[in-house]
Order: sequence, then structure tokens, then C-alpha cells
Amino acid sequence: MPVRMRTALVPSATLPLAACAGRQSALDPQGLQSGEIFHTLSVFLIVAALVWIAVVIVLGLSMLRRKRAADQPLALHQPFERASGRVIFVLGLATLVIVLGLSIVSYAGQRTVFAKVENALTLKIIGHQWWWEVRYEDDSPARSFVTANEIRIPAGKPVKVELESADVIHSFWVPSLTGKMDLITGQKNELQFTAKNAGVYRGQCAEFCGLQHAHMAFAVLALPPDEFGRWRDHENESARDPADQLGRLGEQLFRARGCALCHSIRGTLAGGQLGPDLTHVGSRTTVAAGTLPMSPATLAAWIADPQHIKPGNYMPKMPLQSDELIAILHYLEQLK
Ligand code: HEC
Ligand SMILES: [Cu+2]
Repeated sequence: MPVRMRTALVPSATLPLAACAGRQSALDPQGLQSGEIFHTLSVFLIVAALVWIAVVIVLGLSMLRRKRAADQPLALHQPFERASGRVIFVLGLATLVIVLGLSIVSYAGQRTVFAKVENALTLKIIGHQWWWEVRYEDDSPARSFVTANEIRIPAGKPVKVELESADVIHSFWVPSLTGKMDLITGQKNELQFTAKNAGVYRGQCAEFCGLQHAHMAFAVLALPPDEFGRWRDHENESARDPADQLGRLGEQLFRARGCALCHSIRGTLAGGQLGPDLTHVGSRTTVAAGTLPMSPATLAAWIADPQHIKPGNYMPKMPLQSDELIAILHYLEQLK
């Protein structure tokens, strides 16, 4: 085999294994709920595998020890009939026991997965074609704020997400942390989960919702609780004022070029509701619902031509001069 081909085959052969770990995998559970789902799956898989192996062994034996056909195929052989009757009865009973046992395992798993814990951190998540609105709500409106495409949570603490949709049906899925739940217009669905460890997990819309469904992802950042507290306090603040002349120009252009019609930046005159809130966009880890990693270059590419990056999405290509783009970019980057 030519060397080039062999080196190409090695990674492709290990690919299925590599796919089992990482930040978006139901087979590498990092949450209480996903752990329970994985446990249920393992029990089902092991029991089903044992049954399958037993069936194959019996099938093999019966083929090996096959007898010559009787001269009178219709004549009953009493002792054999009685023995096979017993075998069928025992196997029927075994099937019943196995199915009942698996039902109990499944029921117990569901009780943990859908258990409601008091005092969970509550977030409201609204699905939009093709991005996620994330609302941190508090009893005091002064402590409530909106962000997008990124969920930060305290590790080890229960989190409740209330799911709704602004348009079509979407589905909230963070495989590493828990199972799926749909977002439906006019209906409030709920899901609770707890990330066992700090880390970054990837979530993805899991219900086909139109053209850019595949680019409707989000990041879940599970932070140590004190760090989460600091982030929440900071995120609750209004956008910081631009630090320099170019930033101030960017802020003006953000309104003058129509961005503010669709985007809100708290603490400024920008109050649009059609697109993601950009108050702290500079501190997010991705651009356009997980489509690109956040950097000055990707942010610039997105603003310059969002239709090139995510064709059909609801942010139009805005006609901007290059110096206007630079000023707006400079302004948004500062919104940390
Ligand atoms: C007609 C409404 C509309 C206008 C006007 C608009 N946007 Fe957007 N914008 C959106 C929508 C909708 C999205 C989400 C797109 C997606 O991810 O599917 C978005 C996404 C973004 C994002 C990515 C946010 C994130 O969380 O990743 C940035 C940055 C952004 N817009 C900046 C701008 C700037 C700068 C302008 C002005 C030049 C502008 N937008 C004009 C609707 C608009
Ligand atoms: Cu979708």
C-alpha cells in the first residue's frame, strides 16, 4: 500500500473513536443527566448484546447438530414436544423479566433526568432562525439581562432552562450535559441539568429549522461558581463607553448605518430586537451562533458579508465603506 494512502487511512480508522470524546458527546457524559442517560444506554446495550450472543450460539449449535429429517415429518414425538414446550415457556418468562427489568431501569433513569430541583439558576432561552436568545432573569429587573449564543453557568449547580421559540420549532441539545428538548412557539418547555465539571460544552439545534439549521450552535461555559458570579455581575452592566475617537465614530456609525435597527446595545440608543444583543459581544467565544470562532478577522468578515458566511440568514449585507467597517469593528471589539 503506498505510504500516502496508509497515512490517510490511519486517521480515518481512528475517527469513530475520536468522535466519542470531546466537548459535544453523549458518550463522554459531563453532566448528572447525561451520565444517567449514558448509564441507561449501557445497561440496554449490554443486555441486548447478551441476548443476541445467546441467540447466535443456539442458532450455531442447532446448525452443527442438525439431525436427518424424520421419515414421518408430521408424526409427533411426545418427549421432544414436552421438552420444547418447557423451553418456550422458560424463554417467554425470561423475555418478560428482561423487558420488565429494562422498563424499570429506563423509568429510574427518567426520574433522575427530569427531576426538578428547587433553587436552580433559571434561564430563558428563545430559539430564533438561526441563533439563540439567552435571558438571565432575576426577581429584580435590575439584575436581569439578555445575551445570545452563549450560556454561562456555574459548574456543579443545577440550571433550569425555560425554552420557547420566536418562529419555528427548534431543539435544545447539549449532548455532554443532557438530552434534547424542543422549543415551540407559545409553549413553555423546561429542562434541568447540572454540569459536573467546569469546561466548555457545545450545544446544537437538533430539530431541522430551515436553511441555516446546521449553523445554529451555541457554547455552554461551565465556570467555577465564584467566577460565574463575577461574570454575571459584569454581564449585567451596560456596555462600556468607547475608549477612543475611532470607537466613538463606530458607535455613531452603528446607528447611522442601520445596525441599531436590529441589535440592542444596553446603555446606548441601539435598541433593535431582531438580532442578537451585542452589549458584550466582544467577550463571546464565537460569531453567528457557533459558526466561526470569535476574532477581529471573523467579526470583520461577518459584518462585511454575513450572507457569504451563513447564506439566507436574516442579517442583510450592509453597504459599508472600508473605513466605516473598521470603525464599527473597533467599537464592537471593545464591548467586552
Ligand atoms: C435586518 C436586521 C439586521 C441588521 C440591519 C443588522 N443585523 Fe447583525 N444580525 C442580525 C441577525 C438576525 C443576526 C443573527 C444571524 C444568525 O446568526 O443567523 C445578526 C448577527 C450579528 C452579529 C453576530 C452576533 C453573535 O452573537 O454572534 C454581529 C456581530 C452583528 N450582527 C453585527 C451587525 C452590524 C455591525 C450591523 C450593521 C452594519 C448589523 N449587524 C446589522 C440582524 C441584523
Ligand atoms: Cu434547527
